[in-house]
Amino acid sequence: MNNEVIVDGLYNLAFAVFHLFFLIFFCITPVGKVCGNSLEKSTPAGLAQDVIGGATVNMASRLNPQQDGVFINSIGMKFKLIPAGSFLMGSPANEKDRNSDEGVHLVEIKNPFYLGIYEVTQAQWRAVMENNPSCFRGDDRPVEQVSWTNVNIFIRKLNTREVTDKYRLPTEAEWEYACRSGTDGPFSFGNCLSTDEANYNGNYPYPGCLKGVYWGKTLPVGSLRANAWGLYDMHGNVGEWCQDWYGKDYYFYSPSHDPHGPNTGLHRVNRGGGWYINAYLCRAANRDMYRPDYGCDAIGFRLLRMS
Ligand SMILES: [Ca+2]
Ligand SMILES: [Ca+2]
Repeated sequence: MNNEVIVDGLYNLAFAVFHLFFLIFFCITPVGKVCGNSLEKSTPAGLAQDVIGGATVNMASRLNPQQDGVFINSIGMKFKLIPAGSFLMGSPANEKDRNSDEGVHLVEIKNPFYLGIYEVTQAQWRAVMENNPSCFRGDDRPVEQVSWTNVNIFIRKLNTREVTDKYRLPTEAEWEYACRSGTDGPFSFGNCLSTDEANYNGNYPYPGCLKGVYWGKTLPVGSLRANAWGLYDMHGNVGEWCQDWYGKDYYFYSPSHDPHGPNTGLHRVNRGGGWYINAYLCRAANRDMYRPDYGCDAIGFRLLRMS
């Protein structure tokens, strides 16, 4: 064993110990300042009563899946039909605090698809996986601490349960198309992102915008405002896994319609930013990426169902 290996081992050990203490302090201790187990018991605004509580399956079987372009599945997940169309993906060179991997380019989405109106909740995760890895407990809060790999186990199980193969994660392009919902600014709400519109660290608003609230935790899905296509929490709350491998230069060579990301990579794309970060990292064009086996209390997902 040479010195490099020993140093590497010590570094990993130190990191593991730090992470363990972090989890104990923030996630396990009942007095931990960010794990409000029962702080919000009320039904979040915008989340229909029929989707939460015990009646989800009955409601799903009563509703016409195509009604109003909304589909409700066997575990009460609500999906909105997103029309086919074209959009400018990425951010213009003059967008504040942008990154160089966001080169703007025209993308066509050829087929309509259903996208989750909300981030996947802990109740929905538990209904399929029979566990709940989340730090901030609450049936209607988004599930978090889920890796890309585990999310794909969830998807496989849900497909099996409903005898279909239509569920998957959105591609990065589908995600940004739905987030923008016909808009082309930094946020689907315009040039600023208020904390009435998204759950992020309101102490760090977008340049030139007003400070807001910092909740310091996830909020029940749908607590804040929907975008123009009726989707909640596309900005903030938890960052959302996309199907694609991350490619820093991908936008320079990606196909002009229905891009699916590079064929291989080290990291999977995660979009929209989480409850603890600055507004600029919640921009519609911002691209995050993590190893597929990584998870944390600000990472969750939203599902796509092919139409
Ligand atoms: Ca989100
Ligand atoms: Ca970025």
